[in-house]
Amino acid sequence: KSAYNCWLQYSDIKDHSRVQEYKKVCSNLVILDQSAIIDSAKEELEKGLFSMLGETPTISYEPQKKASIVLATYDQRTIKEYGVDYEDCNILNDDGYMIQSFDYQGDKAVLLLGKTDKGILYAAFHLLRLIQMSKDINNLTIFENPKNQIRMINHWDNMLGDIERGYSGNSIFYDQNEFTHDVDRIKDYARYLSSVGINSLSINNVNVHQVESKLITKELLPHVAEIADIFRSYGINTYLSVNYASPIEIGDLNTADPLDSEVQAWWSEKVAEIYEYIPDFGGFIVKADSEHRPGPFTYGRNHADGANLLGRALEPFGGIVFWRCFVYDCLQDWRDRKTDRAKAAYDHFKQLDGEFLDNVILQIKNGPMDFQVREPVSPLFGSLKQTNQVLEFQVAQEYTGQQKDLCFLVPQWKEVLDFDTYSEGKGSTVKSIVNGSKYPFQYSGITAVSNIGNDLNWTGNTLAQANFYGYGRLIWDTELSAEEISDEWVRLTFGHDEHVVEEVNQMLLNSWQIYENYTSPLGVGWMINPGHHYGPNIEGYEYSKWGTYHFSDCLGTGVNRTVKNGTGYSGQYYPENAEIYESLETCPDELLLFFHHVPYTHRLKSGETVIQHIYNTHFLGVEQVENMKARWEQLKDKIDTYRYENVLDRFTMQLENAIEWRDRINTYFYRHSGIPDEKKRTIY
Ligand code: BDP
Repeated sequence: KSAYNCWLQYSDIKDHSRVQEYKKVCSNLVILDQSAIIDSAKEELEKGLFSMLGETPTISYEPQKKASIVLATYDQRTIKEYGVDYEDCNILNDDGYMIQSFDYQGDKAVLLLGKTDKGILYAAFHLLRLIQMSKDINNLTIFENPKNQIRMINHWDNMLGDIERGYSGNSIFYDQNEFTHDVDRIKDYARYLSSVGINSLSINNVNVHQVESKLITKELLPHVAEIADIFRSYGINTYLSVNYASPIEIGDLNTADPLDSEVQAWWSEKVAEIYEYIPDFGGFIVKADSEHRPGPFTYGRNHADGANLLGRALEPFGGIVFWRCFVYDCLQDWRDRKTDRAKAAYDHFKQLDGEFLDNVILQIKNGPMDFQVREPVSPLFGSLKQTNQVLEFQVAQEYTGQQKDLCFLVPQWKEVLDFDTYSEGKGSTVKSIVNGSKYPFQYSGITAVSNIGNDLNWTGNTLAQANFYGYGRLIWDTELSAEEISDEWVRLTFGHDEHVVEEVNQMLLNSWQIYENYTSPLGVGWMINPGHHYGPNIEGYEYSKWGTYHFSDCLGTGVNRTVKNGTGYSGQYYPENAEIYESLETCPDELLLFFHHVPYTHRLKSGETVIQHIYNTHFLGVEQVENMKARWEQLKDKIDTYRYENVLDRFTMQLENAIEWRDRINTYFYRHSGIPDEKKRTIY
């Protein structure tokens, strides 16, 4: 059960005096508004308080003259009853909330005040989190507004039940081309999502196959509606990925040309039909003209034509389109070194800035390639100034250990969010762009590929729950530090034993660096097994068509992406960054091989040569994994058997993987360079 319950354990509070203190406030719930979302808040509080304090609160729907937790939206009645300051609450946005302790005739009470009912639910989860963390709740004055408007998760679930890039079992939504109707599990998932503030969800793979194309037909829409109902009571809007060629695939047209009036009419009718089943349907996610998916290119049209077609159909209903910018030539000729996949998204979309309708949002992966352990930030951020956009992360660890290896991604995401694009001079960070404060986008925010499945613990590796939790917390408040997020997660998940807290925190916080140490070096990426993307295969993608090369030979390694004599990619950045990347002297070590082809004897800023750096980090990476595993073993008596064994198994697999990476990488570069390890360690 504890594996299943993730960070909503609601374990009983050990500190007796705290329990007494909490009980004084938490014995009564006063609920001053009604909605399905507020019911969810009530249910969660009842469940959480009972479980942590051993007492079910009484419920009343009128103000009570006693200590209580008061749930209210910000309206005239609450203002009058509780003397809330109008000015104070004016700063709340639609998903924002206030938590305020106040005295009630000698007793303490807590007001959970939302601008809307969603705020109340978020506030309830916040209060429960404080209690689970044993914090004082008698002197609270908290104002919370999410930093990002759209806080989304994308599922890559197929109706067959498998999940593209899923590492945690099968889909919770589908099985054997049917819906699972696993209402309890889906509801628990909704609880986890909303407890970290997620408000949007797409429930099928961006690669929409024939079966999933039918999700927008009368036959399947009632089932989608059932799922949407569950998420709705947790403040989450449901979206579907659609096949761009739907008018052909499920309609009876022979074209999907966005400028064809029949195609336009088809989509308008289709959308109207969807809204009959799901009145607050969110809209569509579209992967078009990418990796063999159909798109407007077939008809000689561009991405704005394609996206606007769907935007126009959704507009009357308030729906939106997420149009993905992951567009590149996956059939390129590796011998043509001028074709650089890294340049593709910018080349396709920059020129269309300003041409998209108001309800179209471009969805941009964090880096120019594909969720590698290390990539520069996509140069589209800051370049698109008149186009709604969301940033896309991957919580699923496709290239970062597949939830066998530990890789806590919050530190990586923070680097991306804090990156300064210089689009308006200093201070034009990615986070200020995607949160809509830099440019006046109508829609903006962050989305990510889900890492959950129907495994008992949801994420395969129990420690990978931290990525799910951390993603939600970080995009709610991008100012939180990785340390704060990790510490919250560890305490909520494993309790407050200081040894456990300290050890698990350290494991999480170092894990990204450790993974990078034993895998592909210095930002070059890939070197991974083609297809499934786990484990090393240094030349696995070197001579194929995917645009993922490192160009290693006996003289050197790395991709020359300079403007001077390379692919020109570095020129896609604003000058401040372009200059840094362009020059060997200033290019940061960790991205050196992404931007430059260098001899193995090239010296890094650290003073090491590239080849020695490769040897050193790979030996170090394996030692670090051994060390993590040994430290985990020390925690045996402090963690329940299921979770202890689950993580131990994963560390065992990670160690094997790390050793294989180390040996293959070191051997490969030793044989190619002929340069021995200065420290004379064994390299075959
Ligand atoms: C890559 C995955 C592939 C996805 C693609 C995408 O390998 O399975 O379909 O991204 O984002 O990372 O569309």
